[in-house]
Amino acid sequence: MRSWFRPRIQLDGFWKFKVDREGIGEKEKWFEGFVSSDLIYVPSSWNEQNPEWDQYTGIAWYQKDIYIDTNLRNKIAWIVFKGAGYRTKVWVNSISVGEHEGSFTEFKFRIDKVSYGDFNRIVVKIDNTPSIDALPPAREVNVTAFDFFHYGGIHRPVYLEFTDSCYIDDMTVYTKADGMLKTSIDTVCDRVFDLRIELLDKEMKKVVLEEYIRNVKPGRYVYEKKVNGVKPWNPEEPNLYILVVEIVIDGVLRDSIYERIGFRDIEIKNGRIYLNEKPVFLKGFGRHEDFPVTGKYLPGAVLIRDFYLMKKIGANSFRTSHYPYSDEHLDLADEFGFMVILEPSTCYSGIGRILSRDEIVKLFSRDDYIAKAKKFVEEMVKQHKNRPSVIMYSVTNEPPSDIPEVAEFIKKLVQFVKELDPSRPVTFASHRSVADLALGYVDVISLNYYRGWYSEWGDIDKGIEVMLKELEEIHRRFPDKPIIITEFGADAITGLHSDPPQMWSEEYQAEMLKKYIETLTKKNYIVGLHIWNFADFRTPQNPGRTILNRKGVFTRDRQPKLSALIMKDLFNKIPTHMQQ
Ligand code: BDP
Repeated sequence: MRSWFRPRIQLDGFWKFKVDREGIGEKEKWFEGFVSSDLIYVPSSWNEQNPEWDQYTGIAWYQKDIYIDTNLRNKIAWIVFKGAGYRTKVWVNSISVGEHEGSFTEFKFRIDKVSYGDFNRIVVKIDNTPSIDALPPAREVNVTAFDFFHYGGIHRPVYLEFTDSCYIDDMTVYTKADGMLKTSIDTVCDRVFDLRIELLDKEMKKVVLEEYIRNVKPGRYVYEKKVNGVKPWNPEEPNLYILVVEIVIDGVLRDSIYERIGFRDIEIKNGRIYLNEKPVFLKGFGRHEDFPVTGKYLPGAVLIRDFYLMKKIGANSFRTSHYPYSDEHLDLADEFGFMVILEPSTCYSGIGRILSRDEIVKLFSRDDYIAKAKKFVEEMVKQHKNRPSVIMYSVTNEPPSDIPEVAEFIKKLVQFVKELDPSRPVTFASHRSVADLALGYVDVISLNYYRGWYSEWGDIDKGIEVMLKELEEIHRRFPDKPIIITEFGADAITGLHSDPPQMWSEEYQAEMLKKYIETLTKKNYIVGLHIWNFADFRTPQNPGRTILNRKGVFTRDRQPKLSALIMKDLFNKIPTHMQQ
């Protein structure tokens, strides 16, 4: 939900900062205000802002004093974090206003004690101590169940928002390509009110629909309408509309929110993904939010470059590997017509390195652990459910799904997300191939393959041969389910060349991607190919990584490798629409 109407005070900028290595801050009441000469910039991870904080995981404190004018006195004040973590605890004027777990979803707290016409002290404690219970799990900064750097901090924007005592709390929008619009609007108010609903074209020039509903009771209100003449959202023409919902009492506007929506259908049938009744082929990438200095924050200019590069190379899709991306990131997907597989931070790559099989069974069977995973999924869905670009959910990446208890965990997550949102298909990214026990639970099978890289070293052809055998077997078992290869790729150090192509050279990466794509596009049951990865990204330190994971087709500063040139030809040749 967004609003032009609600007053907002942006809190981005420089904050006072203090690392709390001993974890004494709460005992010493740093939440009342702490002494420090360190500064930090928000939004951005703390790590690369000072080499001394680079490898630091643990507790750190942020502080900012902010003036709030008296003209906001009659409103409710909220503090909104678009993403911070891993654990965030917030105080305003020394009073605790709330806590949140998880780095990649939005959360907000109501502030009851505001000093109007005065400065208000905001203190934030962030704790990203690695933990097995965290999503994703880790033991230490370099011992993790995920192959991306364990950044910490307030890495997305923060602001104060002010609402009337009557306000819209949430809105869920379902659409169909034929103009069907169904929206449920959750409101908080102590009396009945009027609702104004308006649908505008993206430029806000044309009013497509206007409705005034009198005497609405607070709580949930469901509005349904067939809108004539709307243009559907699709990758070629990502038509967006603006749905505005307003609360009016005695002729006075009390709240106004909006969403950017698109009209589209998504359905899995005949072994295909149908978008607006036409089968589509997903070509694109697994990505990361990762950039020099800013860490887990991708500045707008970088995002814009990324989308133009993805367009240029012929991509039409990506997965939010391995956590929900920022609103700005997904706004561009809506706008540029990218089909997105949305994934939460339930990532388990290499969990076998940090937990024994028995420990895995215990962890995935724990009720509180399943409840936590569901909460993460729920926050992700709540934040992004109204986006036309999100065509599918992936509930996890590379879980040890050859273990029955883990397969059961996946089954529960799939059921849960379908209850939350029955309108979208569900998948998860598996690397267990024929040994996976959970493939039957999903609508679309997603497989990660690194044959010719992590196995069959230096022998791409052999790797592909083994992969194809496994793929045929999976297709035989699930002939109706479409298959996406959600990851495949090879590391290449930019500037390292080799004839013949040898591992780590630009030539080897280019050859591997080319051979995979040429082979896999011939298979009728394959409906998507996502290269791992769009750009090089930072990882924990280990002997298999040279500071970065080098599987990017672009470097970390977004310059092309040889493979980007090859991919441009290959991807552009694959049409977005498949044969039926
Ligand atoms: C897969 C993971 C991904 C890694 C990739 C790799 O899903 O996060 O970065 O392999 O090893 O296992 O490059």
